Amino acid sequence: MRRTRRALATVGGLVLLATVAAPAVAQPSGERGLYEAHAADAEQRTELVRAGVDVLGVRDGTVTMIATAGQARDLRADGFDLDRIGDVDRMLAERGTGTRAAADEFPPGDEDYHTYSELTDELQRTEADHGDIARLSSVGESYEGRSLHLIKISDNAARDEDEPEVLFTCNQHAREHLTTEMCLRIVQRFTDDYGSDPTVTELVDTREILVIPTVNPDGAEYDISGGSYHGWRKNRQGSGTDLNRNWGYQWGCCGGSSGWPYSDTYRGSSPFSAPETRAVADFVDSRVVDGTQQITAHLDFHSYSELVLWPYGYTYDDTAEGMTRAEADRFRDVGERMAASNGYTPQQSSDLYITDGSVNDWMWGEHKIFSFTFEMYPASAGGLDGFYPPDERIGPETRRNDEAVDILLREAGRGAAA
Ligand code: BZS
Ligand code: CA
Ligand code: CA
Ligand code: CA
Ligand code: ZN
Repeated sequence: MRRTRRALATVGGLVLLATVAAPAVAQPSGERGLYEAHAADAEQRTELVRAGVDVLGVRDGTVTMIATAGQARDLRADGFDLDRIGDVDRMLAERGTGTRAAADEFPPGDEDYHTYSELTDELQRTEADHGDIARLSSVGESYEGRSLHLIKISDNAARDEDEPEVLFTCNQHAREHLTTEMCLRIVQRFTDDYGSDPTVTELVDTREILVIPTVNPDGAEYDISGGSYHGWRKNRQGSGTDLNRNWGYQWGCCGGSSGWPYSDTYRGSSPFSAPETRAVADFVDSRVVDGTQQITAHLDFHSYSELVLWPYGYTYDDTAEGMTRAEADRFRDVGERMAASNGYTPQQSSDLYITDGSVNDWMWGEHKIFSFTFEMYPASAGGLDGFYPPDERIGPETRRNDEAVDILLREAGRGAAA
């Protein structure tokens, strides 16, 4: 307990300094170090998160994180054994050219990843080629005015039929580019393989598949701007809001997010203060038809660590208000089955560390939508590299989730209650 209070007090002190000294979007300290620490249980990891560091990945009790020199000093004073394994900005610079080779493109060698404009083209082409089963629209606009694309895939896509609706969302976090490719994989598979693959055909005929391939296009574009990666997580509103701390269920309740605008887990000024979360939430709210939420299941893709996660994140307890034992058991059962298919590790999300304002807590707490997060490839990495697998990994690592996606789509037909 003592350690937690002290870490929080330190973050409080930094707020003041940063507000005075830092330019609008810069990190508060120029020096960002990559560190590893041993934090065997979720309580210890929650302590790290509360100190304001940016947790990149967790594997077998080893946490990889970005911390400022001050945060590292304080954590060491609090008894954490931190290993400094690199300089963040130098490691990122090594991945790029430093100059912009082509405007609006991924760094050399990674061009198979889709930029926002390539993604837009691909979705438009999908609709043009498969008009009967694919409809492209938008749930709104990002802070910088990019369309938040929504593509619906179903037989008779133009009609709102009485079929379970299943939502897939990707790229809430800017640097998690592999997830955008995951959503595109879902779009391409359920359109290209319709009529030839019996599973695909059956699911498209009996479900309404809704895909939002990038919830954070501004952040993703910023992350690849200037010819090298930036390790950027948040949206681009002010100094950035962590979209996965901005959802309006138990927002900011439990020390699972930061009130400090420069933190990488800044929760925003109020629930849904980010236009991106507001737009997706408004869309989900709009799917309540005659008092019944049409969306029965949701899957949000992140990277990295190879995990299958389910709510709640705001509490360590398995059951809580709005989560009965039977419901928690169903999350575990389906989570474990999906994990068996892709080789990820299944757990309640607070087993990783406490978060508040995450999308899963809102989807379930507010709408009883059966909502999961996948943390994609790799299982572990030496830090930021984990966000930037070479584009050769896109095919294998997105196909790897085909079966898990099918499991969730089938589950969606069983209704919200276990
Ligand atoms: C990430 C990790 C992710 C997060 C873990 C998490 C997912 C927590 C879902 C709660 C719910 O950034 O990919 O910290 O947002
Ligand atoms: Ca490309
Ligand atoms: Ca249909
Ligand atoms: Ca419908
Ligand atoms: Zn993420």
